[in-house]
Amino acid sequence: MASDYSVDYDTLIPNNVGLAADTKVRRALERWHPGYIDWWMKMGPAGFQEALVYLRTAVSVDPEGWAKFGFVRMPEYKWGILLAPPVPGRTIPFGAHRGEPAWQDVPGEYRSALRRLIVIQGDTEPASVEQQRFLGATAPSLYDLRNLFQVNVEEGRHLWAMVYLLHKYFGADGREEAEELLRRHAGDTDNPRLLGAFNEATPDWLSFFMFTYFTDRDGKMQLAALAQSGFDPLSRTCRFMLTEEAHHMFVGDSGIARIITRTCQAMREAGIDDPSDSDRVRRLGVIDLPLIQRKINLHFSLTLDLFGNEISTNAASAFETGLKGRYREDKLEDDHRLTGATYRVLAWREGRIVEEDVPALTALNARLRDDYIHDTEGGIQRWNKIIRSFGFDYTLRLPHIGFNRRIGTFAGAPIGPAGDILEPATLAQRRAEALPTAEDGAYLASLMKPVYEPGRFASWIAPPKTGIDGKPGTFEYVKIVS
Ligand code: BYC
Repeated sequence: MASDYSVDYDTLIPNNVGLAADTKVRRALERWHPGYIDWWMKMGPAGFQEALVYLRTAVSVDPEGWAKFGFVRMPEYKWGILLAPPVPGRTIPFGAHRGEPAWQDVPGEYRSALRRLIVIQGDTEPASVEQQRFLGATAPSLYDLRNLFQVNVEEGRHLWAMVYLLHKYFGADGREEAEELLRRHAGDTDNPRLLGAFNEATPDWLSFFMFTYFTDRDGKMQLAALAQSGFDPLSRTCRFMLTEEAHHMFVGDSGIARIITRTCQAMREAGIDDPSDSDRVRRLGVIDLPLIQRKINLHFSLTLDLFGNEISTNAASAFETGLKGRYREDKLEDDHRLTGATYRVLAWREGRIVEEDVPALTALNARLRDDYIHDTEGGIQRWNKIIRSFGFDYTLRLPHIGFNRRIGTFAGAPIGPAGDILEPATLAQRRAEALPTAEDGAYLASLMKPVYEPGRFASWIAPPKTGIDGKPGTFEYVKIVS
């Protein structure tokens, strides 16, 4: 292995894990590679496989200058296997093994639990590429098209990251799981992806920005928790993946901000004072704020389900055994074992929302979800600031955590977006008002017309403040080959 963990680009699979000398794993990955390319061609970005895209590629794991930019055809992207450098003398930071040297190999007794976590993580990465595969046809600009593809190729790389761990550490069953990751597909009725939100459609660009803001942020939280793992290769892999994840959330955050900016500008120009007058606003060819609120309600609630049950013995044992920590475990000041500790959770009991103190160990999913909610609020505040800066009286809000839930204590509970408990008669109506309607979908679809001219943007989105890699506004981020 290269002593400085620099990336070896001379092999079919760029890596900093010494694959050149690891014949068995290299061969296994080389056998998996054609299936991956086949999957990418069939399930990846439709219609743009020949386009030259201005992409960043990870070339090092050094936080300074880890990536380089250049024009690439996506199927030729260098999907590398990159682990953050090891921390010398790293010990297991939490759980029953706290203080013991971090594992460089899989502890036999935790093998199947660890494999399950890696498989679930791995399953989400290609799922998101599949969900987004038709969006190129309706991109609002070349800048946005390039960002979509950047997100896609990096999710592809994240799949490689998990597949490497499966091949390297889990033998024949790891190889079988790696095959399955290419066989399941988002939304496939016979063979769906493992987690709910990864089987939903991403039919338009507002959904894409919402997905990258809300659902990629679940990725950030889960990767941060796995980056604490006592299994050092998983920790190192996730640490490097987090470097890439920040851009994905930026795409969502800034994408929604640009939509809101454009809507507010158009309302001002047209002399509209009431943002809730959606009919008038839509006649301007922009996205009304109430529709943005309904999309927030949907994507936030779908993403909360990804944290699993609030009270979970799986989560407790993943922590106790040192496999999955808490968000920023290394910055927390407690015993890192949670002996006798409690955590306050909201629960649905006999028709009421109640607060309960439960053993902190079993409440780790709820805690990570609460950390996620806190992290999510920043964008909502930034978006509201834009609305206020145009002088409009309208506030976007996160819905109540009990609204529209399918997993956990609130699954199926008759709770409205403001946390109001609803009678059966009003529930359906309130849900219909608070979630995107078929009419909303049709309106969004009517707006989704491609804009491929350099420097131009669709009517419903403002240009970004700055270009990618310092490029000017008219830069041709994607050279489309027709
Ligand atoms: N849908 O004790 P429970 C990302 C299952 S996103 C379907 O409540 P646990 C990305 C669960 O599997 C981050 N099933 O939950 C974002 C279990 O089934 P089994 C992805 C669900 O195990 C954007 C049963 O219910 N990474 O990276 O504590 C673009 C009881 O489980 C769901 C991870 O999630 C659901 N929503 O926690 C690209 C990290 N929820 O095993 C990428 C790895 C639960 O009894 N995964 N179930 O048959 C985990 O840490 C945990 O598996 C979960 C669930 C947090 C997902």
